[in-house]
Amino acid sequence: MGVVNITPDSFSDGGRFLDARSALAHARRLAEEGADLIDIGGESTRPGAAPVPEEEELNRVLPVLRGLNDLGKPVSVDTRRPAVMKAAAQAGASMINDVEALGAPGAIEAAAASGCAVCLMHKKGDPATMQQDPHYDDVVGEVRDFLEQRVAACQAAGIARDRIVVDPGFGFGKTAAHNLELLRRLHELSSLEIPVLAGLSRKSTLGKLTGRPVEERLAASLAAALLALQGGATILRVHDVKETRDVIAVWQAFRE
Ligand code: HH2
Repeated sequence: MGVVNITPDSFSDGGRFLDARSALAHARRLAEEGADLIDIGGESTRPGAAPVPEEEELNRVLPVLRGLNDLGKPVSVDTRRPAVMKAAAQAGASMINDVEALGAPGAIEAAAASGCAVCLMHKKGDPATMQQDPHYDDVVGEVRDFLEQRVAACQAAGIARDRIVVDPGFGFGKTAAHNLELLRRLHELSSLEIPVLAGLSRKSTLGKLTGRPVEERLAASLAAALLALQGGATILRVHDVKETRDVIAVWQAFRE
């Protein structure tokens, strides 16, 4: 899954693809580099990010989505808002990627009606405050239980199990130690019997481990991608598609 953030303030590519033309060009480049799925987002969810008005989010996302209708690859939309989910589905989105796991009022219903696949992500707290001393007794157990409940809620709302992907939400209300614990025990999520998506690309935990700024975290991101593959992730949400493809090629050859 190649990431295109149509925002001024995303932590790693904020401002680079804010106009539709550059976002489209970047999405096409990622597809050419081997992304099977493009994830576009119009609102940053980085720690401390300010919420974006709904109208603004729609104005950022919809032109890019429509512009990708001929891409020949599925496009997911990273949003928490039911109105954006609905409009995105009408504009050709294949997946709704929600960092709130369809927790907003009306989100489950909007996703169910859309016919799209859904990615349910775990997050503890709101972006504004989630990194202020998050606490878990058992981070893996808590994440797993939460995802299991959200899968059940989705199924009860009519979203078929084979349309659901789960994500432990690296960096969302988690310290570096929590993220490492989740990565080390990622395979425990396989008991949910739902595909696992992992998003570690360029994240601040990698900065903490290496001492490197966001633009110098490619090697750390690739190491994390390999660890996520080893932990059973089958979708990697990444900014650097070409390089991650090489990691996957080595991983696949090794396994076969
Ligand atoms: N991470 C980010 C945003 N959306 N969605 C899923 N499913 N999993 C993730 O780990 C995830 C996500 C944060 O990364 P990014 O989009 O690069 O930054 P920002 O939120 O600042 O736009």
